[in-house]
Amino acid sequence: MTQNKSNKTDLYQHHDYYLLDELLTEEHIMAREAVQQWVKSSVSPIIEHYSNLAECPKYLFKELANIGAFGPSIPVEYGGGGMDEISYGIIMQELERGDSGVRSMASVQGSLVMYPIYKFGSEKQKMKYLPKLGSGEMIGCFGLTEPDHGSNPSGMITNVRKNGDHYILNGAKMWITNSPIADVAVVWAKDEEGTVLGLIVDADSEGFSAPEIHGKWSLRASITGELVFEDVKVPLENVLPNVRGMKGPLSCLNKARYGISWGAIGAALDCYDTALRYSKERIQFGKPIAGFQLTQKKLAEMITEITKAQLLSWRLGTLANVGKASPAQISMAKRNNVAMALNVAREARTILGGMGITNEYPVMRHLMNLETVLTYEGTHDIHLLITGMDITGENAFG
Ligand code: TGC
Ligand code: FAD
Repeated sequence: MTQNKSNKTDLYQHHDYYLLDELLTEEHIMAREAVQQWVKSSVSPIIEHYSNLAECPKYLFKELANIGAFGPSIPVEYGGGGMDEISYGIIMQELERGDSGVRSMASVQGSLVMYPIYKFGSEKQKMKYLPKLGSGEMIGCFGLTEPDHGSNPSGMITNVRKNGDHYILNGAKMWITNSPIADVAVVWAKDEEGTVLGLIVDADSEGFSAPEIHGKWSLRASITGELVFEDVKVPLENVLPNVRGMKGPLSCLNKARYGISWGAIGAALDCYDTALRYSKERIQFGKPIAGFQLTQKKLAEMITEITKAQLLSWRLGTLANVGKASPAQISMAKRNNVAMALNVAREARTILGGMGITNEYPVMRHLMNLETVLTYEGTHDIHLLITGMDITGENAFG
């Protein structure tokens, strides 16, 4: 499809109310500026068009690879960017400033497909898949959720049974980002003993299909589908050898949820930036609406909440850099920052009045996207229960 570019200039300016740049290195700031520039030139001009059509700008995969968005903190020799966790977070922030769906393309490829192969794969698997995934030559997806097992993936019924030199895979996964366009899927399934295994499944395998899910009002520029396995033969050598059990998929989620905590800040910053500029230009009752106390309350609360979220993710990044970010700390940041971004988007929408519901401005698109971000990678409520369990020692899930 032809790229339909808008003539509107993206006027976004970064907001750093607490001088957090002083806590960043030159590498972090360079990463932010490079990705911000790319988003301005390659995402902002096309994203409303693709969101309107509910179509994925698939050609961006190669460009995302070129800017180092896939696995920024995975070592270079394994197809990643060799950067630290803060650079990874900042890259996710800038991508989601453009669109949550574009950040999703990078999160899935880097944190949910490359990361498990890097972390749990054999050297042969790493060499076969990681360079192609890192360069965008191959697209990957991550299959954990099932039609009847979303928040409770341990209940999964997708299964494998051994048959000579291969496994036979049966079952179905639901809500899988990128599945209809993926070349390869990292799939989590139970073996005959009920142990969860990770498998690398090639999309051209017989019995593999990935129908698209239509009708989403959210994350419209990201493609989502099912994964259906009907007696799919998976060679034994495609099983990830270095992990067994639910800690496999759940540790990939740690990586992705951490990135989302930063990504949500990006969406919030874009909404705040848009509302601030609009409020200075929009005249009602003879003066800019920025001059009304009620507008100022909204803007002041937005930048306060954004700043708190920036501090949370920055601190989490410093912990992640030394391997000390706990899953529960990651849950707290994902939950807080996504809810914060959703509230900021809602308030920004009101500041824009009627214009707020149109695609003249990015706010309504962010608002709709964030409804997905609140749900995927563990819902808002599930993350609260993870914090609850961590602080009380009591499991309130089941
Ligand atoms: P539980 O019995 O607590 O634990 C089972 C085993 O896993 C270990 N574990 C973890 N390991 C690493 N990281 C974590 N975050 C971990 N959480 C638990 C645990 O230590 C235990 O290990 P072991 O050795 O003792 O066996 O597990 P549970 O089944 O009771 O689950 C708990 C719960 C509810 C927190 C978990 O199931 C959960 O997080 N549910 C939410 C599901 C979810 O987040 N799904 C996301 C699907 S992927 C997605 O949405 C991608 S969207 C991407 C995009 O487009 O950007
Ligand atoms: P449910 O688990 O049915 O939850 C419904 C409601 O019940 C929620 O409010 C939930 O918080 C609440 N609830 C559930 N259990 C409890 C409890 N114990 N206590 C209190 N409340 C509870 N998955 C993948 O594997 N790979 C992907 O790439 C992927 N991409 C996605 C892309 C999109 C656009 C979307 C929407 C989802 C994606 N997901 C993906 C799935 C996502 O992770 C799940 O939607 C999510 O984990 C929630 O599962 P569910 O939708 O089945 O909701």
